[in-house]
Amino acid sequence: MTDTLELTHWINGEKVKADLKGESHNPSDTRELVARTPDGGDAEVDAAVQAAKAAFPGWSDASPEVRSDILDKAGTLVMERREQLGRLLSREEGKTLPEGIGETVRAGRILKYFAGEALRVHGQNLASTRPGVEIQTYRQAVGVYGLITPWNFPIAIPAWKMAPALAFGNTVVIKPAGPTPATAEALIAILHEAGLPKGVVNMIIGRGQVGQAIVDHKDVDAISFTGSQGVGAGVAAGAIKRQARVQLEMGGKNPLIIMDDADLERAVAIALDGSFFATGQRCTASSRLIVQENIHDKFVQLLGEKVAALRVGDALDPNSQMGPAVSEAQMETSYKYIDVAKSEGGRIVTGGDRLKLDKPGWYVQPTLIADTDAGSRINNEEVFGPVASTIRVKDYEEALAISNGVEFGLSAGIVTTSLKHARNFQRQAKAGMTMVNLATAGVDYHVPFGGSKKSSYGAREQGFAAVEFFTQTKTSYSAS
Ligand code: UN1
Repeated sequence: MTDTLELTHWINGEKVKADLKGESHNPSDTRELVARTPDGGDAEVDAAVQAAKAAFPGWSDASPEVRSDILDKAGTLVMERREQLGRLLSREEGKTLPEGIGETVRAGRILKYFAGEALRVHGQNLASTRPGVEIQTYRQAVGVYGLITPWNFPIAIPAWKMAPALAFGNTVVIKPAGPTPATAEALIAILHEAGLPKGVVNMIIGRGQVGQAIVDHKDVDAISFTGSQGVGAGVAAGAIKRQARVQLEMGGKNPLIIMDDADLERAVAIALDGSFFATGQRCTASSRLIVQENIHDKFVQLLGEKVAALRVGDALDPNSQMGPAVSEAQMETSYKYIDVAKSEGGRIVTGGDRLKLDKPGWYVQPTLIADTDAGSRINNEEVFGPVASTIRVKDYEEALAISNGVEFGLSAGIVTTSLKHARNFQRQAKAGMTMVNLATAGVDYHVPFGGSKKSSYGAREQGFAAVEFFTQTKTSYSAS
């Protein structure tokens, strides 16, 4: 057992105590209370927004070197403390310790990447159509950013939204996800330790009302949200009503096509990673395995064996290959969809039963379901758990049509040795990201991230694309 943390909001550079009304439990052993949490509301959000607004002129006018140095130092601190932060993350979220440490390093790298980007903001000189007139474009900070982040990447996603906001001179009010506030708070504390001026980043812990208050606040100039499609649609509507900028990253129902010509072992390893690691709780997870008929039976059998052999257990146990679901609700969603798939005629290859270990936790048996129809619910609705279904297809054309035939379009993969099919898939897949001979999940941090259709809305996140959402362009004309 480890000590229970008592969390606070962060407003104007201060830790602001409030009644501890909420609890965050360890999903690997629910007897362990990781943190007691405050439950913010409109008043706390308003105080945070006012602090962010007051900090904006000084922060946006500061030399980019000031912003760069703070992000770089924060990145160093995050990486130096990878073991401790990764352990907290795994206790709170349930991903295995190597996954928790890996995510922590990724957050550190993101902070350092944007430390560099702070110095690379550039504009253009353009010829005017009018003689004697010159035109320049500049990129400028926007103002206060409201950031609403999910529990499945409790340090990397706060970092990937905060780092570009800060690099380009904006200030922030962040609401971390309900199940994982302690990890987010640790990152906010590190940013302040690295020298962040007061009010530049503010954090309010709480439930949906905090998110709603951020979306509705007239002084929040822009909102970046990652979470479920249902909530995201409401965030967009609220933001658009008052003309705030908005960017959404939501669900996926990501296909992985396995062609007859694929290397079997490799295809199985890619599917295992994409569908089951991080307990399948990634919006980029491969949940639909679309398999060509000649490799189908061998693929399903071998993947079934590998899935059955996965060691599910306490996230901190070095033997565990997969941790629990984050919460009871998430666990129940997986079991609900397993039942849905069975009622639709799916065949359970492995898993499907309730998993009871020697401690109380939200464990889900990794489950592979074969012989499912492309049009069924299991192949159209996001599960967000360690559940994958297979669909048998005749040829590439059928695979591509099924791959594109859902409402989501985040990441799409193909395992093949055919250059023709790989190249065609890269162009024809209706998704923001395509993967050839790679899992649909597990992306680099320095390149654009985002999807099409119901998966995303607004400008891309991450890498060199982030400057689009986190700055605005000014066009200046001058005549001498
Ligand atoms: C990854 O697959 O490496 O919430 C990142 C999510 C995504 C991030 C996935 N926004 O799962």
